[in-house]
Amino acid sequence: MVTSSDLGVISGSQLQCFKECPFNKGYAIYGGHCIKLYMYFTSHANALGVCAADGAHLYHFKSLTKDRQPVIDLLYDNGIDHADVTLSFLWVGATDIVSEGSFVWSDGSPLPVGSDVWVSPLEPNDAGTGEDCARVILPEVKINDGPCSGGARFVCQIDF
Ligand SMILES: [Ca+2]
Ligand SMILES: [Ca+2]
Repeated sequence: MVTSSDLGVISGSQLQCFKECPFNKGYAIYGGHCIKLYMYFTSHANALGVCAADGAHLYHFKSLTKDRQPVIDLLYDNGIDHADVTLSFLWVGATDIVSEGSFVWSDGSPLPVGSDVWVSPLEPNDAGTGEDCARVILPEVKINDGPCSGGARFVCQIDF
């Protein structure tokens, strides 16, 4: 049990450890991630703003083994069986807006071409007039690049 006297000796960055997942805002913990699915479809920029207002960022889908199942479970709990959905998208937090072809997550870490989170072997392909925003595609529940102005649902994540 943590008492107030324990908290008294903790300061600075250590306080991050006590940041909580705001269940009262609809966030919940899946696979150790504090995340929320927003069900409406909007642009990548609008999704970024909504997450930021929550003190969150768009989801970091960095690992197929650690970060894919939480999305599947989150969708399921919101009434969506990913396997029954064709060509629907969820914005996640990586773009190649700064340097075409070099996707980076919003924390600055790279999302390399060839990572197994991408739909293989087709993505990212910067199709049409350009695709600079990463999104989860259903039913695959993997990443592809899409036009940032397009509509997608989105997943926000709070680091805690
Ligand atoms: Ca691109
Ligand atoms: Ca693409």
